[in-house]
Amino acid sequence: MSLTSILSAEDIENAVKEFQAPDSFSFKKFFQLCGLTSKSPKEVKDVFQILDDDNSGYIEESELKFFLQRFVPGARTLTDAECKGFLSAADDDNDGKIGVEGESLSVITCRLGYYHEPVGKAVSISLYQIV
Ligand SMILES: [Ca+2]
Ligand SMILES: [Ca+2]
Repeated sequence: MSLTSILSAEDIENAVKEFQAPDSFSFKKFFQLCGLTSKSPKEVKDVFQILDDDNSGYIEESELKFFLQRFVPGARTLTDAECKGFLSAADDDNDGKIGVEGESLSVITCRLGYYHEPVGKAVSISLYQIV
């Protein structure tokens, strides 16, 4: 499975282009632009499984660094600050990585208004509880 079987290649390209400048990355906006926020929980999970390059069940900080390149090979790497910001918002159980099961879905629930910033941490409500 590839990302473009779930998301449109054009949307992905536009989303990546939006964040070309270092430290400009916003995962909320990125997920909106590439269309992920309108996908089903299963599709969202599929995307996170693709992003979990080594199939560890987690997206580690080392994988987050190359997050944009998973979408577009020529994209830039995320800066340390961007990785940490992404992690702190998505890592509900504070183990330093984003779990593909459950936890990662809370990243997406921002579209439903359950995400509060800049408190620093996403409120952990899975999509399954909402729908
Ligand atoms: Ca991994
Ligand atoms: Ca975690």
